[in-house]
Amino acid sequence: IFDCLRGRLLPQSGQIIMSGVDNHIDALKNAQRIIIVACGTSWHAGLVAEYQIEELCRIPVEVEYASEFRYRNPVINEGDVIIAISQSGETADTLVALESAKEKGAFIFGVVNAVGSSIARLSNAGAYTHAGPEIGVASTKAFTGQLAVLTMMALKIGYAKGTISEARYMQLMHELQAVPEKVKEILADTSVIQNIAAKYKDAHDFLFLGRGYNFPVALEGALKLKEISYIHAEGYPAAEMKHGPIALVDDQLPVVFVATKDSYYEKIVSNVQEIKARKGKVIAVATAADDVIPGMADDVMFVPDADEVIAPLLSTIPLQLLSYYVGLAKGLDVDKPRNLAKSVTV
Ligand code: F1P
Repeated sequence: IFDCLRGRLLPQSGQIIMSGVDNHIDALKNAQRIIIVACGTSWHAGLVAEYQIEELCRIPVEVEYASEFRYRNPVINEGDVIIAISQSGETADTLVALESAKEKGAFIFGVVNAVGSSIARLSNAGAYTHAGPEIGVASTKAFTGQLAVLTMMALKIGYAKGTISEARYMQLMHELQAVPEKVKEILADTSVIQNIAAKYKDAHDFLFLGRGYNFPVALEGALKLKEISYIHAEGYPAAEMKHGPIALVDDQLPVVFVATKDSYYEKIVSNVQEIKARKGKVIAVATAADDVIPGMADDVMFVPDADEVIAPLLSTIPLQLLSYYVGLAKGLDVDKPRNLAKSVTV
């Protein structure tokens, strides 16, 4: 858990207390369906959780933009659990969406950073992310904190439900515990990312691509670049590229691949080839020991090896740093991006 903005590159120890999950494990593991409601960066954390919960707990998950959910008339059945994710705990869209879902009888589980905030108070149960206050407006360390809590939730629910073995549960918990050290490794030398930022800072558009667990990471990378650096960026599942965005690719377009070693790896290698064949500039987030992707990419940002369930906690960080350094290189105030509010309360 860390705060990459304004040069504060030190990992922070955030204590996460999961008693909210333990105390309500029956409601969570017996959920017929989980609906995740959030906005912005928090919505991207929800997408990672969708992959994790469906894989590890075999519970169907829907991830909803609160700003849409609040205005329609969603079907909420008994046995549905709503997970609300919010850094500020005050986002109006999320709050209003939850109020009406609660009236319809939904059980609300909050994954919130701000202690005692409106969303935390409205929730029936919850787990705080305890990432500390976000000093910048754009959510960075809160995202990492959300991923940590949501990963632990998926593991605990899956274990209680019997949909993952004890061995797999222990392996992933150990991997999760190793994350802070691996984050320190990434942060120990960010000069490569800084150089990449300097090289591409004048690009007008960026494409971010990923598959599986790294697809939401690609979305988040694009959002961070938009928020902090004011560069138009689109995130896509890499496999969707051929259904449209590939028309954008030329020798001016930087394409960021979140391409860590996972079960989608071979497929992402062919996606990189497709971009290279069209002369796009490939910037890859790759696993440290990988020797294929780095040979194909124009620029590489390495992250330590991790299980694919845990990988988003690491692969996000170079993308946050890339946005940060592009913003700095352009002389922007990375803490206070124009037009953005710390919490969107209207
Ligand atoms: C949601 C959010 C943030 C974004 C910006 C505007 O906030 O979209 O993800 O970075 O600050 O609000 P929250 O509900 O997670 O506080």
